Amino acid sequence: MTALSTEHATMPVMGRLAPDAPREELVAHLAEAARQIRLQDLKLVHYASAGHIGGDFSAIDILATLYGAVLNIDPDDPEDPERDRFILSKGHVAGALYTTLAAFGFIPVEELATFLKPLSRLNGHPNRNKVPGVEANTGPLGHGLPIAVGHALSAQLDFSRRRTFVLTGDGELQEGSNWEAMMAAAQYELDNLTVICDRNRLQQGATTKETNDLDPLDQKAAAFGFAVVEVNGHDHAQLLDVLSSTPVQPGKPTFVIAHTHKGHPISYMSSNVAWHHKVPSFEQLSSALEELDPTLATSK
Ligand SMILES: Cc1ncc(C[n+]2csc(CCOP(=O)(O)OP(=O)(O)O)c2C)c(N)n1
Ligand SMILES: [Mg+2]
Repeated sequence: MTALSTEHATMPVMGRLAPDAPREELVAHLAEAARQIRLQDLKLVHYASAGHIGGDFSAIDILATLYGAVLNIDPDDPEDPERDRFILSKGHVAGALYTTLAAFGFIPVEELATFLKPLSRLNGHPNRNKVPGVEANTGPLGHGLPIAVGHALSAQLDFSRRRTFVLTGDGELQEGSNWEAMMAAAQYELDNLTVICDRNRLQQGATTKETNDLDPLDQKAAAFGFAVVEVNGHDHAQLLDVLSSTPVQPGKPTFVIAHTHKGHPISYMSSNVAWHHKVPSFEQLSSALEELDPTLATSK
């Protein structure tokens, strides 16, 4: 293994393609961005000796698609009042969010090496007062979706076209606050709101099924007044098509069930409950980096 392959904070800034770029180019760009974010995020968690790599990896394709193509945002003007809002409700995957923000120019890539260090602004849960591009302080599960409903209602009252997207965990949906907020979203006909559920079927230490079964999630979300769509949450083309064409039904908020695997696509992590917040050893880091970048294997 070369020293370079495991060196921290070496991700290139990916940037965004022009919105009118051919769809195939856009999808390929998102796939490469997600791959780079995963390579970097592995090192983030390894060197910090903490983090939530399993949930990071189930969410990264969704984050890359939102920041790389869907959200109307500008890293040079992160406080533009008319920007779209993205709220990471499953705030424990802050590492994936910071890495995505760095990939798209909101924070310096080198700063990722400070993750969880004393005085760093890259804390274990995201803080909107510290980090450009972070829209809400999350971490305690069940808060992001209610905050997102407030943002969407405020846009509606302003007659603004800005949209709000929120990413929840599936275990997180066991929190009752989400369902209260969803009832309000339907009541106010917030079709500027898109809830994305990272449906990896695992929570901390157990499956959602054996803890507090969510199924039939599609029917529950529909009964709460949402237009429901299901996608493969690792397929950038599907994510791009759905997330860039909301609302799917005028007058209704959208609920996207994104079917994912925790730890995807690393062979020893994927859908393995042990990898909620386990830290990869140096050997595990090296083998995961190789899986994501086969050229590293030949440079040994
Ligand atoms: C209110 C609250 N209870 C418990 C926790 C501890 N916790 C952090 S992540 C997690 C599991 C979340 O599972 P899920 O929402 O499915 O996330 P993912 O599988 O995407 O990591 C728990 C219980 C928390 N952050 N907040
Ligand atoms: Mg989960």
